Amino acid sequence: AGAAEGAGGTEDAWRALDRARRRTQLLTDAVDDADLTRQHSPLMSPLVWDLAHIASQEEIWLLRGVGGHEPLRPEIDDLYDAFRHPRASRPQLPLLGPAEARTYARDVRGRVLDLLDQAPGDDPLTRDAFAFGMIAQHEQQHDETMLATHQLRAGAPVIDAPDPPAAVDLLPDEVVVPAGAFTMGTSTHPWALDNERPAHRVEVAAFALDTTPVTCGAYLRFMDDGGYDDPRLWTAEGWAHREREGLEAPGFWIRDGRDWLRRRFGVLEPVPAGEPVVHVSWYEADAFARWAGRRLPTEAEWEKAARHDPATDTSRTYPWGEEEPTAEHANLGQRHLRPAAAGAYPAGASAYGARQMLGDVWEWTSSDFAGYPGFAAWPYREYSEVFFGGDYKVLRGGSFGADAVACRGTFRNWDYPQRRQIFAGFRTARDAGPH
Ligand code: AVJ
Ligand code: FE
Repeated sequence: AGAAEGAGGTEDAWRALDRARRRTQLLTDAVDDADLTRQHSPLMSPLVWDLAHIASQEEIWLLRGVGGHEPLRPEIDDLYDAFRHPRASRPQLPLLGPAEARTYARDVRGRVLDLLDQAPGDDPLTRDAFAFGMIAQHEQQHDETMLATHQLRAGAPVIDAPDPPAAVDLLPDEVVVPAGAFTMGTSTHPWALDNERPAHRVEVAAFALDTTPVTCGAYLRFMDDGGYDDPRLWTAEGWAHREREGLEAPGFWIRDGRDWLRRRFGVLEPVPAGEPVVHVSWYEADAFARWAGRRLPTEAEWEKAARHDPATDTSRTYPWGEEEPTAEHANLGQRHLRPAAAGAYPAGASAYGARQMLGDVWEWTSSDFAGYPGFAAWPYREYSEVFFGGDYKVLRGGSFGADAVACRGTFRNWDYPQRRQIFAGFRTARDAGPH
């Protein structure tokens, strides 16, 4: 490979694609063929659909789009178009079987690596570099979705990982962010997706934010205090949802006499009081915040607390600065199969002292998913734009199941407010008044 090195260049693309594929293999080789083709929940695709969809998108955007190749298997395009077939209906499609899907994915990847290799040495790949980064991020996002499918499957554990580091420090409950403008979004990150662009100044009033995500212990106090029984704590829509679904605890929690257990990738264990709560909907996060006399942070507040450096009035790529995430900074990349205790990762603190802004759990914000001023859909409307309009809430930060390639201070995720199979928790905020 002779093409440009450095951020977003050929070398980065090769590494990111390789890491994504090893993870895809781990997630799809961990189960047998029957398990791969089964639908574990109507909320999710069979794992074998994700596998071939990953390859299909890679063929469309890299082989056809960048390389100008003829379609390898034009007849399967429709099967793996996420907009054509909702998740619940995918098992009924004439999908590629496990062996065929693996062969197709391997074939596409081989040709993609040839394409990367042929990039001329003096071409920094600027026009096409984004497409390689986008595809690596796409595969990792589906890997996180497949990890959520693993969490939903019944039966004995098939994946395992060591526990994350313990919390080491006693921290103040909240950090205070003084009033002032900061730069939100990015116009320069080579692999930033359309919805993260462009960089723009946003005025933010003074606020205080929880130093860490809300823990299971704090959430248990909300439950014990009747949080699930008091409609005044919920929005009308949230209360209707909680009644319809009979919600009384986070997803995967199981009552055990007076205590609670949780099921995590096939293991039943006591709920860990010091760990960020995960598998809660936006409605539950919003009700908890109201119970605590607080509110969810806006997306702009979240990003300012995570990225803004008041000493230089610049916005960092990561909470700690520009250094690529390592195991010292954040719980990312499925290195662990659970969030780390609240207060872990001192090296990952933001300029304002907030901890675990990246990794551990996705964090619900109060904001609806919308385009920034100057938004331009790229490279296709279906990536982000069709989701604007108020049906989706923004999540920030990335979970233990998100890879670093699809996680940075500007990265935006979104989902319906009732969703809880994703690895989502939250932290709370309050107005702090002028300083
Ligand atoms: C950004 C996680 C909401 O999974 O629907 C995957 C990412 N886009 N394939 C999703 C995505 C196209 C997307 N989320
Ligand atoms: Fe996709």
